[in-house]
Amino acid sequence: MCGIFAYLNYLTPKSRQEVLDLLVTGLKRLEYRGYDSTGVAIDSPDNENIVMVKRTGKVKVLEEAIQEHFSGGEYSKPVLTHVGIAHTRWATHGVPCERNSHPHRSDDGNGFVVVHNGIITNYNDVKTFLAKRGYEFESDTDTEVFAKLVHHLWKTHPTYSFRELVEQAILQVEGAFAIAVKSKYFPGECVASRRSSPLLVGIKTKTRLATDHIPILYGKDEKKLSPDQDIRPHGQSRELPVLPRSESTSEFMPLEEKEVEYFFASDASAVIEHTNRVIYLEDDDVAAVRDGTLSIHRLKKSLDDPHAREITTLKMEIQQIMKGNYDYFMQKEIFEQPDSVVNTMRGRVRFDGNAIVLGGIKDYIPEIKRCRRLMLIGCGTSYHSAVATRQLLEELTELPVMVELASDFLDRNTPIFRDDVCFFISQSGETADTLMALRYCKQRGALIVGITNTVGSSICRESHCGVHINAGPEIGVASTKAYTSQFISLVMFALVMSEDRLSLQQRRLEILQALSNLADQIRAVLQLDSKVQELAKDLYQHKSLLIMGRGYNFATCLEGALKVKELTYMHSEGIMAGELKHGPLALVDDSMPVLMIVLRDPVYVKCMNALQQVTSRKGCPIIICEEGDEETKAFSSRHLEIPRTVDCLQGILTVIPMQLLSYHIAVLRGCDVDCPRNLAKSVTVE
Ligand code: UD2
Ligand code: GLU
Ligand code: MG
Repeated sequence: MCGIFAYLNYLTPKSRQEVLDLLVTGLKRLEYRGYDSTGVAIDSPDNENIVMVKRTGKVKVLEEAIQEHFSGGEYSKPVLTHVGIAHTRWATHGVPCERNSHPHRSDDGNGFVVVHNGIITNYNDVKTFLAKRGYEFESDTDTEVFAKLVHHLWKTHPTYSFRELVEQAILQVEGAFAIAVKSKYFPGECVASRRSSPLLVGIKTKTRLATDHIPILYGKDEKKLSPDQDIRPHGQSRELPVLPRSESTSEFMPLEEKEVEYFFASDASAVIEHTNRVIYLEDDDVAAVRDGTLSIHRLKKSLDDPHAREITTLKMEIQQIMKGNYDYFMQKEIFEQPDSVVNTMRGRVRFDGNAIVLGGIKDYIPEIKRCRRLMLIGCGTSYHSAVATRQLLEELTELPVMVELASDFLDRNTPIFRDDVCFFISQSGETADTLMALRYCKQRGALIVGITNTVGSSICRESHCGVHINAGPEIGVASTKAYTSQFISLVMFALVMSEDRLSLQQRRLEILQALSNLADQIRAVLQLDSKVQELAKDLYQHKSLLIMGRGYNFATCLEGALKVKELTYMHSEGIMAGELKHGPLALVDDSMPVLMIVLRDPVYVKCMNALQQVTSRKGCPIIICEEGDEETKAFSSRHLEIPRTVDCLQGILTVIPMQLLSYHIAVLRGCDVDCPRNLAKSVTVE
């Protein structure tokens, strides 16, 4: 999920010191993506080995270590051809520490070293397979299995090229990744690939390239190995296929001149200062450089594949590149949600077998089932994720569920008992109020469960168990993708708790089914963007916005109003529609902007009731309703239609228009979307 940077200089003399400088600068350009530790690997001065430097913390710390240990002497002598790889890590598997930092190696001799972004979900199976063959593991990461797997393949298939080895390894792993691999057995070569995580190749030559296209190569037919080499999990008997050698004729070669430099990076911001010629790799592309020649292979041929990857010329400013095609990080993160929700479920939900495993709390489930109540504690957006899932938790766990704001919970000296289970929800895992509430409950003997996005954070360390939401780093101060991932984590927990309740099986299946469609439905909701932008134009000069809903969508009202407040500095209120006539209705007239969520769920009739109360006061609400719901749409000329899903997941689809709306209003009002005034990303003070 974080940053990869690799640099290969072919017939372009550079000292190791210069290479290290380049690597460190590359990492600095990726810093904005968020990370917790760093590392680099280069050839040792005698060319016999690979040296690695890793540090926890900032790139600056790594830079200082490099300056101290790897400058002058041999390190200042030029090398004609060299490969260096570097990494910023956002831990998902194993706490942030030097041992878990990348690059990871295949063996004591550093035969193969790997940097990886993402999650290898079947890493336990691969680990078992390799452990049986004598491999010992030195980190807690998923990544390490990849280095060792390549090594194992190298031992068993001595005639394979470097690219073929990496291809074979990729065929064995599941999950999401971008990787770059370096080997002492294949000096001057680098192989990189991606699936679901971004990766690009930058090309720098002295003269213009002979072609703008890198042809794509395919393996011909798949031979098979004996079944005992099948290391795929869960008895899916897929055998280890062997790809044939490539026809090297169609590989890319800068014709006029042989000297060339290549950069592999997670995004263009890291390469733009060196070259503006890049190829964005697609999923399952394997890019390999050998003898200064870049080739791109496809693992599988599909009909709609183009015949070549085009070299694109980057024109954007660095600031622009970091955000991709987006203007702000928040916008980028909103649009990342189809992927981040899948990452939250990755390796946990098996849609084929309808099974859910939350590895982080699995062992505590019997204890949790015996508790007397669940308490969900958080602040701001994290608190809203608890409000959003409370009803489902009550339904599927059949336990009393209390939802608390951390600060208020402490103010009240809330009684806590040994048989309470307390959830602490925080994106950063450092939120001071939440952390203090955690310590309060821990002291009183409750079981402490963390729901965090940050491995190694204080809440993660101080909790007994928990779930990492794996949404990836969130840079915009206003939380978006962390909210939907917290939401899904709590839904997964509810599903785990109801696994053996016969009477709830139908309900569980319905929810699992809906979870499997969620990413596509989020994509569909994101298509509303331009429509939401038009609505924002109607709203941005107003003083206030009331957001009304109830049931499963009340949390969206609170979260929507919070987004509007923090981003646009406009007043906004999330109103429980059932409370209208107890006060808020007095605010409604023909000029007050109102947004109402009215979906076809058990509270539909009550919501329609509220809608009528508003329209009969001449209010002209914007309605969020279900696709094709003509009856509801008839109540207003302005509506946003969202796809139908199961009631308890509606909140994920309804919050996205609210995120987009607050974003567009903020832009129209000229506010700093990524850094709202007076606010900080992680509130580490009380
Ligand atoms: C875990 C491991 C992963 C791999 C996988 C195997 C990590 C970060 N994840 O992913 O390496 O072994 O299992 O299936 O190592 N935790 C807390 N508080 C929190 C969040 C998590 O104590 O707020 C603990 C949790 O109890 C577990 C560990 O941290 O012991 C990892 O949690 P996870 O959610 O990443 O667990 P899982 O199984 O998805
Ligand atoms: N899953 C890997 C780890 O925890 C890579 C994380 C990343 O993308 O930085 O080490
Ligand atoms: Mg813990």
